[in-house]
This record gives sequence, C-alpha cells and structure tokens, in this order.
Amino acid sequence: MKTLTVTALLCAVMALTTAATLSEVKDVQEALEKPGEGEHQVVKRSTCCPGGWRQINGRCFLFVKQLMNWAHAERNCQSLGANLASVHQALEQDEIRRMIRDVTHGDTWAWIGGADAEIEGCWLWSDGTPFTFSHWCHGQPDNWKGNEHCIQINWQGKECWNDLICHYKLASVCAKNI
Ligand SMILES: [Ca+2]
Ligand SMILES: [Ca+2]
Repeated sequence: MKTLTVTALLCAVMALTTAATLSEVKDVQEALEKPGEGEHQVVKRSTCCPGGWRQINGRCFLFVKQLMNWAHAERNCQSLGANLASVHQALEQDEIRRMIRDVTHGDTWAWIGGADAEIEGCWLWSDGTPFTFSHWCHGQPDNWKGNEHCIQINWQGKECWNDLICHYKLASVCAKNI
C-alpha cells in the first residue's frame, strides 16, 4: 500500500513537472512567434549626413559644382532626396559659404532654393519651408529687366543674395533633413 502511494505520488509529480515544462515551452514558442511584443519598438534613425554632405544646423548640405539652370539644379537635388537649400539663419548662410569656399577655394556663384517665379515679389523656398529669413544684397532683389526669379548666393563675391535669371547655369547647394 505504501509502495503504491509513493508510486502514485511520483507519477503525479512527474505529470505536474511535464505539464509545467510543456507550458514553459508553449510560452517560449509564443514569445518567439511575437517578437518585440511588450517591448519598445526601436526605430533606427541616421544621426549623421551621407558621405560628401556637410551637417549644418541639423540638416545635410551638398555643394554641386556642375553648372545647371535653377530648375535642373532643383531636380538634381530631388534625385538625391533633397531640395535646393533653404536658408533660415545667418549661421546657415555663413556655413554654406564656408562649404563652397572649402570646395572651390572661392566665392563661387550658386543657386539656393528661393524663387518668385509664380508671383513677382512673393518669394518661396522649393522645400516648402516658410520664407521668413532673407539676406539680400543692397538694391536686390531688383527683378532686372522683369526677368529675375531665382536666388543665387555669393553674387559679386559677397555673402548676400541676388535675384538672377533662372536659366543661367550655376553651381548649386542642396539640403535635406537628417
Ligand atoms: Ca522676380
Ligand atoms: Ca537681381
């Protein structure tokens, strides 16, 4: 009788152990089938600019030395996931000029993303950001001969902006968010 009781008890313990083990296996399987459940989803974001681009004030900038009219320069930037650069602070203006000087060793004329082609005098940035900062040279924009609708920097080697005929072929500056 005693032996029977012990045997029965042992069977019961083994059954419980097996059940517990199966239960644990099931839990592990469920966990494997639902990875990440109950955990924070980690969204990986790049924190630096691609090679050749310069980080300025939280965006990535690229000087493009190939000469293009404004529209082709914008399309070229778009092909790189960017737009012609919008400029929102004097700091950005200074750093863009520094980047151009580092590449060309001069104050090379270059397109940035401002244009008033739609409505004369209504300046917009091609990346859609508000046109709240400007840095026009003295006497500019003058819409010379009624035909200047695109913004260049480094006009006459100065840090300020000039409106210029959009189909002139200049170097350009692209910008995109990080
Ligand atoms: Ca104009
Ligand atoms: Ca002008």
